Amino acid sequence: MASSMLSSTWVSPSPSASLSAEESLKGGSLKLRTSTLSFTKEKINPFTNGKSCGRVSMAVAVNASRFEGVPMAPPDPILGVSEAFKADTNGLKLNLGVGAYRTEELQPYVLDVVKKAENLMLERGNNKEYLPIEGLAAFNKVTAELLFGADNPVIKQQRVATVQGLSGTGSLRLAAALIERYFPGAKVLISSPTWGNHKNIFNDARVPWSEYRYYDPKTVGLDFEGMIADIKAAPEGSFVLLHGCAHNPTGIDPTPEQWEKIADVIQQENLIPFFDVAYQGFASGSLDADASSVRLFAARGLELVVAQSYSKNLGLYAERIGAINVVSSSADAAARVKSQLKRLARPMYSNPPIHGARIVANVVGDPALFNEWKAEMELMAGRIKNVRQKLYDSLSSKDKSGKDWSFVLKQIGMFSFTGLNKAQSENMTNKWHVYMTKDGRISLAGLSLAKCEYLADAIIDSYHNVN
Ligand code: PLA
Repeated sequence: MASSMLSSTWVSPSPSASLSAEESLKGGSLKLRTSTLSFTKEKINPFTNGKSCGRVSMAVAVNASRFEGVPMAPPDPILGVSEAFKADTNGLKLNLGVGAYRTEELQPYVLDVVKKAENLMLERGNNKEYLPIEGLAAFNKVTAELLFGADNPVIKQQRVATVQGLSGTGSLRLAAALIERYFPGAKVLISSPTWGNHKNIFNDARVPWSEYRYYDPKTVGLDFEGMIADIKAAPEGSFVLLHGCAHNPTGIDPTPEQWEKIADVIQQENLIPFFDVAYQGFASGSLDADASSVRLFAARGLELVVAQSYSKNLGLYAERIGAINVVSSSADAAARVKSQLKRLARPMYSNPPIHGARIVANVVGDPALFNEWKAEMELMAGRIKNVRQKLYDSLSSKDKSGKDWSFVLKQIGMFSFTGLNKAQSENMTNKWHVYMTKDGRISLAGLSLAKCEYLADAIIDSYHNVN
């Protein structure tokens, strides 16, 4: 915090002090010369914490920052949990906040295929020149193929505009900027609930959004009727944000039949599907099966937008690698869309980072490494399924109240949406040192078999003993 000493020859300015006041920053302190300032005794003075003091004869220490009007932001509801976890010194602590995969020993995991790809990159002596604005060509090619399938007509007909993005978040943000610029006033429909950052992304991009019903707390399942009714009621030309698989935070996905009906409504109502695919491979363990929702929409000839992330499925969290894909009805439209995505990216971050793009291009582009990745993916997804089962078993055997915990098994992906409310979630953290988001979501990717019983005790206590 910058502070300033105002000596007898200096007075503090009133808010009406003109910006031409001579100001000098000396040794970290801000000084303002009296002669150029209009000084009003009654006015609140921002440089003296509201205390107007007239011509001062004594040195007064005050805060003097140009950023006085910048309020403290609250911690991020998800990433802030990791910060709180780090500060806790209790040995029992457990971080089930952020969706980051851990080993059974609760250690971060770098995939073997990633290490192999990185070794290849070192051997080749790849340089660090700037990438083009749209990213690494080899990455853009394989990422679209991984999503749609290499033989998909949308790829063959060059109807996909793919631009490498700053992982899922940056790709969503780029798409939001495209919507803001070329679909002014168009609304994005998001599920209730959804990943918290979706709202931030559209707010900051100045894209209006509203929610469609998704989660039904009574059934701890999908409110399919409500979802369809809300999508139907959306203004024509709205975008409908859908989680491609492993819905975050609920872990509840539509069935294949329900996806067909969702596509029917979107098609009938002239809406634009916008997929967020952050967990391809993590729902079922299969990359192809987890892309089936997106492929179903593409097969209907619909135009659509798809954001991809390699944070979770390749464990490349900090490499910030992902992509935005816009499927248009013609190659010509796709080329124009791509040119505008580049135009939007250039002043935002100029061009994307190369390291993660090369890893993905090497892994997905090499049949041997690709197969190894699929095997590792199955291992990761399998470990999460095992802890899911063990957590359910522990809850069921320990809780004598007769409560049905089977929803834990029905949910898929990295998370379990426990149904714990804010106070109960806070009890999990304050009493049990289990760090989780306040919406009741726990990341099973951060849980070990060894910790399932402890977690079950914490959940049962919070559920039954806290309102
Ligand atoms: N979309 C969804 C649905 C997500 O859950 C996440 C990440 C992203 C996009 C973006 O991730 P990326 O930018 O790293 O590619 N959600 C995490 C992390 C795993 C986070 O909040 O940033 C989560 O814990 O919900």
